[in-house]
Amino acid sequence: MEVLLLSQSRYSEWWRRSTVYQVYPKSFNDTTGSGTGDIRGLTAKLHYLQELGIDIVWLQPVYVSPQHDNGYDVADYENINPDFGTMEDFDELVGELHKRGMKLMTDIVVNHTSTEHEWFKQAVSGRDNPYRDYYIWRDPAPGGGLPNNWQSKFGGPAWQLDDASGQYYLTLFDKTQADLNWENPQVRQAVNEMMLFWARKGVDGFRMDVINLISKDQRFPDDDGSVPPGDGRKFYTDGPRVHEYIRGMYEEVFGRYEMVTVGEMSSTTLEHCIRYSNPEEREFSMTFNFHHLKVDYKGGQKWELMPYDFEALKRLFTQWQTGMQHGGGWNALFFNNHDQPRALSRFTDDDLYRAESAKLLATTLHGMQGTPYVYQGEEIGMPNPKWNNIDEFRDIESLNMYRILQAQGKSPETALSILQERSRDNSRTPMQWDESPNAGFTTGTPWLKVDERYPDINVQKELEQPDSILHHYRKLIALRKEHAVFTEGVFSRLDEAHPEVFAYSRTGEGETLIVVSNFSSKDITFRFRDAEWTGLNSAGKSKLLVSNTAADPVLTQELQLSPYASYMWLIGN
Ligand code: TEU
Repeated sequence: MEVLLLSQSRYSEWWRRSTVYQVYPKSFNDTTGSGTGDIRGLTAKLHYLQELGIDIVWLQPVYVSPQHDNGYDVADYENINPDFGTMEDFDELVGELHKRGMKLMTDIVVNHTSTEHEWFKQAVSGRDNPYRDYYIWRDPAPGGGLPNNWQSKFGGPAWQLDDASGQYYLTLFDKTQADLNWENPQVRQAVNEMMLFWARKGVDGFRMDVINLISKDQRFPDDDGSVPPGDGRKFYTDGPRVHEYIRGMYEEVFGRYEMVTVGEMSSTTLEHCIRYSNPEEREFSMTFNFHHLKVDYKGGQKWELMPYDFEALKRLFTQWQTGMQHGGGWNALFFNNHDQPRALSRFTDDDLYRAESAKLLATTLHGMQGTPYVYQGEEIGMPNPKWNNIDEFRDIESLNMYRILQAQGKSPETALSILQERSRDNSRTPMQWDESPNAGFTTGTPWLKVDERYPDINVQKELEQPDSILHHYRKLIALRKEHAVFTEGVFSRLDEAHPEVFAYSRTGEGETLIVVSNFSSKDITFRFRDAEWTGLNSAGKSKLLVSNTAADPVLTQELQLSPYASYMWLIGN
């Protein structure tokens, strides 16, 4: 009895049944003709998100910013960048969302600020300035030069010299993004006050940018490649005081306002994510991890191409599904975001089988345990655009890497072909609303090119077709609210290393979900193992919930799967 009560309360929070929609405001909808999307553009499309069944909108940074990293370089946390509109526009957005019973999650970027932030301007003005200690300063190494060998995530050293003082400041991302010194209690307090400002405005939750990087090992040791183990983990990843800092934010802000929070965890571990997202730890509601999105990184290197490792993809999902459930953690489920090339182009066929592929990815992901995130354009099957030359790119990381790859001896053509696969701009092209010029995104000149396939791939078309990708998403989002098994069911892998199929079950109380997806362009046969089939068979009658083919098959031990076929059945009484 006690166990039952526990397991019920464990899943009682509303956001475990919710679906989040991620909005990249710069590329969503432009109402002024500036070529850049704005807050009012989002407000104007809320009916669209409501009809899709979205519960929470995650709005990416709209704060005052020089936009070197598209808003992840914040110069003023409590004001809106004029390109995106005004504070009145923001308040209106909150009001309109709440009227519709929807929630707003905003982006909090506090590992670093822009070097144009007032705190930083004060900090560089002199060693005695009270804001000096808001940032991380180090003297040059004993023989001169960089304090250690840490590298920026966007390429090049992670330290910038301040000529006036002769000291270096730390920048784990762009050189205009200076890392905050979380050891300083005043920084922690200033961040909490800023978050309280937004909470009081009615914001319902936060997405916390690279939040597991905020606690640096104060010895600032060189990366020697050995400690800590694993790809990309460094002396600032899941650092010594990170849980203490997050708990502090929970106590002062998240807990007080019952907020829904998601932490973006760079190169993290399962153990840490359990701690970050188990309610008993009082930290976050859920976490993003990226292990499944590195299965095509050769030697763990983002800029080294290789075909993706399907078995690794399945293994990682299985580990995180099983591990988070055991540990009482909660996954944010996602295949796409603004930092990733489109999963449709990356893992499936975005051309011949585009619709099947988009639906397959959706079904495969939405059947899992966690809170699903839909990134703008994913729901209409937007693929990576075709890039013709370097001038079309805008992303600071892509432009840096184009130079660095050539400095490493790659030809301009090879560098471009790598960006084609890996650039963050792949997912940042404007949202495709209809077949009017610029896909209905703007009447001006878009800040980043619109994919030329927009006359075929747009929201209007998807709304008109009953069997569209968009309608497939609607169905999945609605099902999650109807059946407790989506939230509670225990995950088991069913495909036993099948080279083309990802199959799993979710076993709940009186209901079992089965998902079978053919990740290949071949016609194949898939057979459940006898023992598993007997178990499934005895669980009750099966009903097809979701299909991406015209076939609508019944669940049998042996299944014929056409290219990119994907099915979801519900077994119950
Ligand atoms: O991204 C964190 C992060 O580490 C990435 O996904 C990053 O884009 C990738 O490692 C580069 O290879 C977050 C934001 O989502 C991203 O847009 C920002 O640029 C970054 O933090 C800095 O704030």
